[in-house]
Amino acid sequence: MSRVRHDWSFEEVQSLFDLPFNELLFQAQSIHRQHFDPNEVQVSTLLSIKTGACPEDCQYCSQSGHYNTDLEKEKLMEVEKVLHEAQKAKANGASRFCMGAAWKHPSAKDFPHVLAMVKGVKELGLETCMTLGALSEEQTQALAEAGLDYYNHNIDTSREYYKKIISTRSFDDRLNTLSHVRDAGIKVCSGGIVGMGEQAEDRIAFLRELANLPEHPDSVPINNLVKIKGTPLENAEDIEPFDFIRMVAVARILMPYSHVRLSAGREAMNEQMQALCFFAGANSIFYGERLLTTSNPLENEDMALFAKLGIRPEEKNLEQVPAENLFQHTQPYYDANSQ
Ligand code: SAM
Ligand code: DTB
Ligand code: SF4
Repeated sequence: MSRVRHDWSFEEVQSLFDLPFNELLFQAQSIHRQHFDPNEVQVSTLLSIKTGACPEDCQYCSQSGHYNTDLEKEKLMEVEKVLHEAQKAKANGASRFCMGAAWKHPSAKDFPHVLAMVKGVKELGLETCMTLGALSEEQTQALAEAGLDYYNHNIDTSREYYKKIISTRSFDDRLNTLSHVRDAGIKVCSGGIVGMGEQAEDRIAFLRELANLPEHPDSVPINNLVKIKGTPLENAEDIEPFDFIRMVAVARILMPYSHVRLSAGREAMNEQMQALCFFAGANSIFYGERLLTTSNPLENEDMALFAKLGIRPEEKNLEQVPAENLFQHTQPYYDANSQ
């Protein structure tokens, strides 16, 4: 089993990115098999419970009130409607229901409704995830008591590049909320976005920052920028597809026990690219025809892809992976360097 490390140097992470592609993918897949069934992918469904008019100025986002993106704004959704959507997601095969709100932080007026949503969705037998912006310690505690399983709060990119993308909050604000979430015993979901014009160094620093957190996030979403008309990033240059796959592989090697999620941007990827991401260690997706405000591959397309690849939706976290799934005849990088 891989030793969990929190002391990765920039150069070590860079040297993983610099490996020949096949070598990198082989190492990532070998580590992946030690901790997960390689033929299972966790499936989450997203719902925007409060859409648009966000006071933050994240340059990638359709929901920021700072840009004109033609998005229809909506108030907080009624609890009953959220539960109805969660029921549909469950019937379609999702195991986790992620609710997102376009807030800087939740208000005192809205917060009781949010707690009711967590309790209701849990009672349906789904795992719950929320992403509501910054949280105080008290709010985090209340969410934990309501039974929230996961909190999504992305660091998005490197500390350096963050300042160029968002001016209304700091990287340290993000880390603070993440520490409240960890301290309250809620599982952390944290990742970011590529394809925002960042340099290779920013991608290295971003993954290094996640891997060197006091605990690795349970889920690490890697989003490929969905370019939104009207935002400053609407014409950002695409990331080279092989570099995206390298991101997934390096995330898998650095955080061997985390679910690495192939998140936004799958519509722009063909089946072969997604298959390579799964081989590189991605083992979670957003499933359902909508992300928050943009579209996602249709459910039947994803099920067809799973069938072609022999992938099953994950039903539970596997403690023990059958021995026949392990490569036993090689000595990959992590053995030599981290044990
Ligand atoms: N407002 C909350 C926050 O920012 O934490 C929660 C919702 S926000 C939409 C959740 C995450 O979605 C962002 O942190 C970002 O990483 C990702 N995201 C937003 N817009 C995106 C886009 N156009 N393409 C890819 N990922 C995006
Ligand atoms: C995450 O990392 N990606 C999801 C989820 N966390 C909340 C959001 C993706 C949003 C994509 C753009 C949109 O649909 O608005
Ligand atoms: Fe608001 Fe979140 Fe969008 Fe930033 S990413 S503008 S905080 S909804």
